[in-house]
Amino acid sequence: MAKLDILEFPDPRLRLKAEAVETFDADLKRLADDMLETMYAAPGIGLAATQVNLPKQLLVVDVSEAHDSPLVLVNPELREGRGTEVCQEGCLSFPGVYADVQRKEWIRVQARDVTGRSFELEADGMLAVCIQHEMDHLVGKVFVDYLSPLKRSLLLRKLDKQRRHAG
Ligand code: GNR
Ligand code: NI
Repeated sequence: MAKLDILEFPDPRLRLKAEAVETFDADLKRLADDMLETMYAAPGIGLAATQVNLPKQLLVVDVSEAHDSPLVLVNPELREGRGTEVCQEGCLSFPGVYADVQRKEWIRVQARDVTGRSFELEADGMLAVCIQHEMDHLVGKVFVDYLSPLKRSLLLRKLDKQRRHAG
């Protein structure tokens, strides 16, 4: 296993639209494992391949406290969504800043696992929020895109300031 480097805003590679995965081989399995290791180490509850400079339709999530419920979604597609919910979000590509984002409260997603087997997943709560956040990364979208221009510029200033203080 290996820890991968996470791209940070405003890296233009975060804006790439990920390609569908067509080959379900050992390399894909290794990439998913490396992404999980990277996510747990960060620490984070989700990670999209786009964030580690591999613009493929692959994401990992684990919203459990014990870090014992990893999920890998390949070529995920939103099939249904209901309701709305506002949650404070963060992103490993925007370290140290947080903002409220409105998402679907309940979703049904179809995806493949690392072996290529198709499955469906229904999610609500934090899992639904996180999957939607990761699926956005796969189309080059990030959580600050939902903010008003004023809120976004305040948040990006704060990000800059934190980086200066972090050295
Ligand atoms: O670790 C993460 N936490 C989080 C909190 C609220 C909503 C979404 C997330 S995802 C984020 C990890 C990340 O940046 N994934 O792309
Ligand atoms: Ni993110």
